[in-house]
Amino acid sequence: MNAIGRSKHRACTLRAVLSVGCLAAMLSGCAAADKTATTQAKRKSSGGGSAMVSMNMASSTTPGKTVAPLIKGITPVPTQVLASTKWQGMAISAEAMTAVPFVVFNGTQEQEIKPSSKTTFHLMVMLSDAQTHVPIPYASVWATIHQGSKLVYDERLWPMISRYMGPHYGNNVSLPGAGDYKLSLLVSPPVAARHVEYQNVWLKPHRASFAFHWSRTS
Ligand SMILES: [Cu+2]
Repeated sequence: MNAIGRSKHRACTLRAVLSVGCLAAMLSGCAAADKTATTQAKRKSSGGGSAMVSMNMASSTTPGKTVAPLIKGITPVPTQVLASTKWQGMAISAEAMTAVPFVVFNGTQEQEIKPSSKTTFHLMVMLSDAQTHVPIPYASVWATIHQGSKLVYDERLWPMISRYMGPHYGNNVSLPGAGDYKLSLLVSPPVAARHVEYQNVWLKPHRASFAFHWSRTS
């Protein structure tokens, strides 16, 4: 994604104030949050920003002018907010963008993970300070997606870095097709030393659930 696209998108994300307090952190499902999730209709305001996006450094030349690699069989997905909520001053935003190849570095080696033609989108969960918008790393996020009662995705998201988004949590996701889905995020506390402004917050895992609609053409 280019810098302009991202900043446009950011601005929209910030406007999409759909805060869903989910105080009953450990209650699975969190019915209150279910009913107030964003849908694609909501995020159409995100300006239809960059349709092709990239987390591939090799393809980035000048900041603000990123050329995304064309990957055979991969459908471009405009970056869009699927859902967002807040938790004790932390903004939690689930976003979808074009499926991308990425590398996982384990301290010794890099392993490339490539999307296939079945990959629907790259799911990114952004955790950030709701006031300063500074990303919050060192947490962990597990995502599950249901279509009706059927579990269609159940994985831990990778802690991930990228030039324009900074620390986030992401993975490529394959959905069976267009339709209505329920996304549930289990956000575990950032395990890190904290400056005192972050004392006494985010000490227990927090679950937030959202409904979202997915269609290929969006
Ligand atoms: Cu990512």
